[in-house]
Amino acid sequence: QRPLPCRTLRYVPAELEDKVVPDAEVLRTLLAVFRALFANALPRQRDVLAALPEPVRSKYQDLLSAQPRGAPVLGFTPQDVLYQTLGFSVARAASSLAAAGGVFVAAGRAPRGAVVGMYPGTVYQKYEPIFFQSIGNPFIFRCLDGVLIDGNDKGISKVVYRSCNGRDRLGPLRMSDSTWLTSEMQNPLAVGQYVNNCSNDRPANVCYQELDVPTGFPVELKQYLPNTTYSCAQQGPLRCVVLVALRDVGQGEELFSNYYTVVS
Ligand SMILES: *[C@@H]1O[C@H](CO)[C@@H](O)[C@H](O)[C@H]1NC(C)=O
Ligand SMILES: CC(=O)N[C@H]1CO[C@H](CO)[C@@H](O)[C@@H]1O
Repeated sequence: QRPLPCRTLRYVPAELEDKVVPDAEVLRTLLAVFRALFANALPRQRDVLAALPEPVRSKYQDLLSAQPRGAPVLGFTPQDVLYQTLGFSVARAASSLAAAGGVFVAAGRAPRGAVVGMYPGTVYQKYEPIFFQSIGNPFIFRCLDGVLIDGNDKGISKVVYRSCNGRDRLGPLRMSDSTWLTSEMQNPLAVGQYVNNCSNDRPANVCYQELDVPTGFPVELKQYLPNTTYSCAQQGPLRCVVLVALRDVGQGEELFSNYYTVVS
């Protein structure tokens, strides 16, 4: 009998996953960043605007009409928007550690407790089939309750994410972001899967925190959530994993988390 190919899963032991900042604060940060991204892209979001209920729409329309006439579209890069909103931006860059590179504070300073990244990917319940997507895939994160997030931007994982993302579209409204699979990322935080593990001389400066996105999350901002559920029947809140700074991280510093792997 041939042995089954083995797979590795990333995880963080429960005692290391104590929340550094309360969920409400993480959510506030995400909402602030997503609102700013949406406002910055308003001229391109007319179809989305048109699909919103009147009170929400007019709030954004006021924003649009407050623009000086004929002014060029806001059009900052998503990274600029992140910097303007939180005072820092993050980006992938070459790392001395891993061929895949790492994630750095690209500008500004991320204070302790800041949300510095999100772990993107397809969300699988414990009992859902992930076998083929998981072979030789180092980007699967296992949450404390066994939910898995596949953050691989290549191969079958990418195809699965794209198809779930397309499935959940409601007219112009997208329920999740798939641009983290491309070089034109809309949500600059969705780089959590590329953060390297810490070591003795490079202690962890960020940690993982799980967050269930409440069902009342503004529909126009879901297009920035870098997670989609594998099952279309999935009810209840969407699981996200965010990375939070354990201390101040200055410009040019690489982010290091602390995770373990288990072979299953
Ligand atoms: C990550 O780093 C920690 C601390 O150095 C170590 O215990 C752990 O095994 C590392 N994880 C992986 C997947 O190498
Ligand atoms: C909270 C939230 O936005 N959840 C969405 C996550 O993605 C799934 C599948 O794409 C949607 O069904 C949820 O509404």
